[in-house]
Amino acid sequence: MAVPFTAYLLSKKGEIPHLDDDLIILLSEIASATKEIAGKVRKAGLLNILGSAGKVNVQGEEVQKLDELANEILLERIKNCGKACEIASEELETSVKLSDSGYAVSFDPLDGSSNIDVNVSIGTIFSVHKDSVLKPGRELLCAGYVIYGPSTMLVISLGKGVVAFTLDTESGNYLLSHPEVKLPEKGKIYSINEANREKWTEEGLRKFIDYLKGEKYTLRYVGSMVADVHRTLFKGGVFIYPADKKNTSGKLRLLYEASPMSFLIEQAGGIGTTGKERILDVVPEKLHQRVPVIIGSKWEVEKCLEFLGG
Ligand code: P6P
Repeated sequence: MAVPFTAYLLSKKGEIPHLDDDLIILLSEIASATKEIAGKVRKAGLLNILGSAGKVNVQGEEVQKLDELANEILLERIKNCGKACEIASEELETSVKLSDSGYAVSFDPLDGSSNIDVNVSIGTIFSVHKDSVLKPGRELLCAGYVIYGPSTMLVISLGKGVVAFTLDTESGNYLLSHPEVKLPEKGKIYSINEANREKWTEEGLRKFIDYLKGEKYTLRYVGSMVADVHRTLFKGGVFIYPADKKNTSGKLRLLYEASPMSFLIEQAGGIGTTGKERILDVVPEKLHQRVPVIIGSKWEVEKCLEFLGG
């Protein structure tokens, strides 16, 4: 039988120095929380938890009922396991300080909310630093996401490559399904919201996209970062959410979107950049700060940087 998530973590204790019992307990709790979220997501229409919660979050975005529910489930589980010293969430204006030292967890409880009501893949993104959430991605102890798609998959890196687990609905376990996830050196897919083309700050980006079209690349854009990055991780290519005249620092948040996803992509052999520097080197000053995101296969990201004059 394929290895369950917690058994896998226990088997890696010797190999990954920072993987101690406390971190294993914390990650197992996060995994359990996502199973609970998966259950709600799959029954959303029946439980009357679709639609807006009638609130606007710190991002100025309309909060979906499922966003709120996912946030509460993660907060509860992480607080109760007693291993976290700080928790930051897309849905909370400030972080929750629980103690002076320990594991600092950042998460986007349900990324891609605009897709919830139309039954398109959404996800949970999480990452763990030591002691404080306001650290660069370079210092992450681990980062991962769960994609609630045709199957529910947990993709994670503890700093030694990327592995993926698939939720077995019969046993209720995440079982190891991809012992090593490596990003193809080069892909044939680009992923960007071209509706914003004329608003992009960089003219070089328009030229890069036109170049890819000339190279017969295909466009795939879900509008849910977890789905777009998951496809990029497994098929290669490039996902871009650039700065534009409206979002001058881009739309995606550094702490719980860009940084964890860049950590995973780089651990799988790709690159994550803002167009000016590696995303993992950006030192967060504010909890919800945004950065432009260009992540994916080395070949496409480096080609994009050439067009940007980077
Ligand atoms: P747009 C979802 O709301 C999200 O934060 C990311 O998951 C996604 O990549 C992006 O916004 C989509 O934004 O402007 O293309 O709809």
